[in-house]
Amino acid sequence: MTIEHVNQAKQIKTQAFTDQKPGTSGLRKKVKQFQQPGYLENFVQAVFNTIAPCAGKKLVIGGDGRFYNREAIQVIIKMAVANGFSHILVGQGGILSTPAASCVIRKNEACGGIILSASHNPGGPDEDFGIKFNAENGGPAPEKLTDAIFQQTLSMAQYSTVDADDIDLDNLATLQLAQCQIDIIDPVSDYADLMESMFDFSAMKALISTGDFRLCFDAMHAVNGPYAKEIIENRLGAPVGSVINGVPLTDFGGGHPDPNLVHAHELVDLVYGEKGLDFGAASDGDGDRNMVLGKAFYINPCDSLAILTANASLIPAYAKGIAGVARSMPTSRAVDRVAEAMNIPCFETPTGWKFFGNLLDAGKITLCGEESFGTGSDHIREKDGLWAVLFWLNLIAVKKQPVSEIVENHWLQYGRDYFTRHDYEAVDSANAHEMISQLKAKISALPGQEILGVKVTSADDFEYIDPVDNSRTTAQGVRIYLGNGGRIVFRLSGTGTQGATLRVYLDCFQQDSALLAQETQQALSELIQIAESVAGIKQFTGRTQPDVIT
Ligand code: VG1
Ligand code: CO
Repeated sequence: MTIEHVNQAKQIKTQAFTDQKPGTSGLRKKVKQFQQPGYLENFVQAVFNTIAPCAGKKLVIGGDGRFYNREAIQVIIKMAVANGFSHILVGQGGILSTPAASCVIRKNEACGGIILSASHNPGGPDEDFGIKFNAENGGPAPEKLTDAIFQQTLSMAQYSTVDADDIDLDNLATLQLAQCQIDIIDPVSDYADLMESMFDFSAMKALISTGDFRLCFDAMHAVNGPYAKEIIENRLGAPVGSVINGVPLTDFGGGHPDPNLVHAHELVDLVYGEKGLDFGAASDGDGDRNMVLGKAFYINPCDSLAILTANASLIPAYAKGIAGVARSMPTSRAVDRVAEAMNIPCFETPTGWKFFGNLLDAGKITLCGEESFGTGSDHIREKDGLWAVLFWLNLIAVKKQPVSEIVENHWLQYGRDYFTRHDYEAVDSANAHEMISQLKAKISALPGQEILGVKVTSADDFEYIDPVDNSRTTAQGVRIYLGNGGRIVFRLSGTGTQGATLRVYLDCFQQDSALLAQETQQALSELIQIAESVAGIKQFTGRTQPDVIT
């Protein structure tokens, strides 16, 4: 079908914005900011200018379905046509989970994709929106690309678009708009096929069909609903209704689509209740995060990465072994211990998935993860919520053990890295920055000092030199290592849209088999006090306790 009423590309004059620097994962702002004339358009034009020439290239577009997703996609399609793309793939309804977008970019050899999402941040007219560019490897643009995009935004004077009717996003079709072919594609099938090629679906089906293994997947009214229904209910045969909150809503039902014990409380009640389910899992707004629960049992994401690494050979996709692993710096060192035992390299990267891309592309790592409920592998270039859930289901099906037993046995073998993150959200930005700069000023004097009776062994401001392209990234968080096996990390969030969010990460290694079953906050209480004492969190944030503890 050909769309009528397409005029020649036209140039629209615009004013540059100074606040379009991408953060940890793309540009995230309030919807109202994105709705300012030219705001979205400027950023999109900056992306196209950076990757120019666009003529003849293929682009993937999709998002997590949040408020303003559809409007933004119409704008982006018309701009992409005006900028000369010859082929655009758009998820039906404007939907593509972040991992599915990465899969579609790679499978179709597109030059990249535009993903519309603010991930786990709430959605709605007064909430958050976001946009990011993923490159041809399917992964988030690396820093040199996001820096170049930001430079473009600073001098943006005009953008290109075409006059055309809106595209029907709801029906699978192939359309022609000027020189450009536009395919409205099934957002789920490529991704579901990829999952089926990696895991032992028949073993998982057998586990589920016994009826003794009861599970629930909470899509949190976010993008993974259709993916989870197709994979868990249709392909794996779980009873209909195993996926809850499975229809993506523009406001995620008014909640935070953030899979943690606080926000996924509906799921938590189902596994902790009297007749607790054997398995519960959830993912976030754009489907790249995961939380996995056993019967009355929570798996910390840092432990999850370590356990998946230790057991990778049991999964068809990794049966031949894994090349190496990586974790973001604040993630606990549990996976390091496994890597050492397996004699494979373990890399420590700054926070954000974009830093794993080079290592994955170079074949240096197979698995990677972050403490923030993100786990993934070289099958795509994004963290992948459902993949992690299927990995766990596959492990359970093969090991024939409940989640709690798998985790506890792991601790017995490797020791346990207690881990927690304390978030102080929307605090005064100047105060938060002042707190971090005072901490930085103390770094050189800290080693050797005792804080509340515990010796500081070393301290630094984390910097990373990428082993593949030698790019250097500085100021990634203040790390304090302690003589008792503990570590405290302070950093400011790069995804928030209001004030500053302070993240304090605390972890401590415990090898004594009698001390492996403590409550986490209790086990880390000494570290929590040391963090307060060294940084003055209460004084700078004006808060007596964190807003979110994970
Ligand atoms: C947070 C997490 C980080 C994650 C990023 C994007 O960033 O800490 O680990 O990669 O979100 O995840 P920050 O800068 O706010 O700490 V997602 O699922 O929001 O795309
Ligand atoms: Co996300």
